Amino acid sequence: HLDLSNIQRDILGGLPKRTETCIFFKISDDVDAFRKHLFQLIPHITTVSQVQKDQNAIKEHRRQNQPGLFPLAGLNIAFSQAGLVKLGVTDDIKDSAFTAGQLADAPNLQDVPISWDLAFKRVIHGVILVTGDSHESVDKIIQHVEALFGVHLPHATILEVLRIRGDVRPGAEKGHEHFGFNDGISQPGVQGFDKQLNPGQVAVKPGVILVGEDGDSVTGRPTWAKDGSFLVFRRLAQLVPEFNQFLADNPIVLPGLSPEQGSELLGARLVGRWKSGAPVDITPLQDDPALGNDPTRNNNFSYAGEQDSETRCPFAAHTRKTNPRDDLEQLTPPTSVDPFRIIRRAIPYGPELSKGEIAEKKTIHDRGLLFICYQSNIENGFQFIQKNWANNPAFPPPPPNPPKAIQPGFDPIIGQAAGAAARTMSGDQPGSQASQLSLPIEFVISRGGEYFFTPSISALRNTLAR
Ligand code: N7H
Repeated sequence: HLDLSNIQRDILGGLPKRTETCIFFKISDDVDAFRKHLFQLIPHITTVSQVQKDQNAIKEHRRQNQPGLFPLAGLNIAFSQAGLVKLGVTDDIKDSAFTAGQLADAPNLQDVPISWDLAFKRVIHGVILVTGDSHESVDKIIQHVEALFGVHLPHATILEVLRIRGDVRPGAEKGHEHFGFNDGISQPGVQGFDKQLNPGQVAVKPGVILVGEDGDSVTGRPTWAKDGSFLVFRRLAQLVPEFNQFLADNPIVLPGLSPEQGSELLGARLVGRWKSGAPVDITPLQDDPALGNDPTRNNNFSYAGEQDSETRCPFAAHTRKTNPRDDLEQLTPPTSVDPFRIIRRAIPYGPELSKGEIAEKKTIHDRGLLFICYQSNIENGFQFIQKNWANNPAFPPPPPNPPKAIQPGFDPIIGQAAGAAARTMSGDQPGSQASQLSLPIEFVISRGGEYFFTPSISALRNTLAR
């Protein structure tokens, strides 16, 4: 039994995100005054129990044929290790990545230090996430939050370090990230929360996402940390014209495919899904938008033991690298992917491509993904996926029977080699998992981020704001 009114909503259910503003802040030296303000903020924080209330309100809005979107908004708060220390909370929360902070972890992740925003090289104590149906809804909440913390007054108890806004893309691109792919399809269900699962969706124990719940493998954590979750934030810039140009220059050549279709096919093999969301594993040679948009079918697949496996999803495809599903069950001993699952809550940032960028085939304006994910253990979650899987050319190990001498190579979307070596992946050509593709540049560039902890409401009330 999970106490949904004690858990911040972005973790389970998700905040309503047409638009999201992330305010990264430092706590002023008047920590007692900050604690008082934080205490006053608590009733405004959105919890998971709001999910059901919003769903009912939306139904009612539709039933009454009201025009426009039902106005929705949300507010969550999370703290870095430096933030906890500033608040005088020095218990060991037992996650070494969190404790060291993301800047210290950057070499493990193979980030390029000069690509990091200066703001993420400074001390950040926490982040406030404000989301909603429109900029107006979000700005109203931000004004309220600013007033509460005395921002713009001499006694302000938070000092803003950086503010970034993300927006769902317009029109038909809604739900698609900037490379054009439908995103946010495959999420783990959480036992005790998700009552209905889509076919192919696996429910993990709540402790994979929530600290202190059944399935959290770390023992001896402070009791106040229960029902919190680690929030990984990454600002990931995407070189969209350069990515498009790479696809245009390397179309897959097959009888009956136009060059454009050959480029679409290559893109699908890099990601593991077509732009519509249709999985390459189910439809390897052509997109199927009806399948891509059908939640009862678009996640219903697994990789191992498939027929004509040479043509189906490349081992290095982004979705297979970051969630190899049953691939690990072929290993000796068989391994479950469950402890390594994360809940993703990303939103795109930056403008649509300008005419100049399309003409010049070059990025001029910064755009990408505000990547946010939740897990009870960063070393098993984000850090493991980025370091041991996406950046590791030997992962996933190809099936042992019959043995194949295939090195999957890098995740072509997010795999990093500190910008140094040219990356390769295998399996770009349908029909040959051994085919090799060189990736001339990294199309996704980390501009930095931080590791945070999103505490429960009771932890805020009884420990952090005390
Ligand atoms: Fe990824 N993309 O557009 O190419 N991602 N991702 N991701 N990602 C997924 O199933 C993308 C990033 C995962 O269960 C889809 O929701 C981009 C990081 C995981 O089958 C697409 C960026 C990490 C999954 C993208 C980016 C992950 C996943 C398919 C950066 C973790 C689920 C849609 C700019 C370290 C896999 C979907 C599964 C899916 C894209 C970042 C992880 C289209 C552009 C940093 C676990």
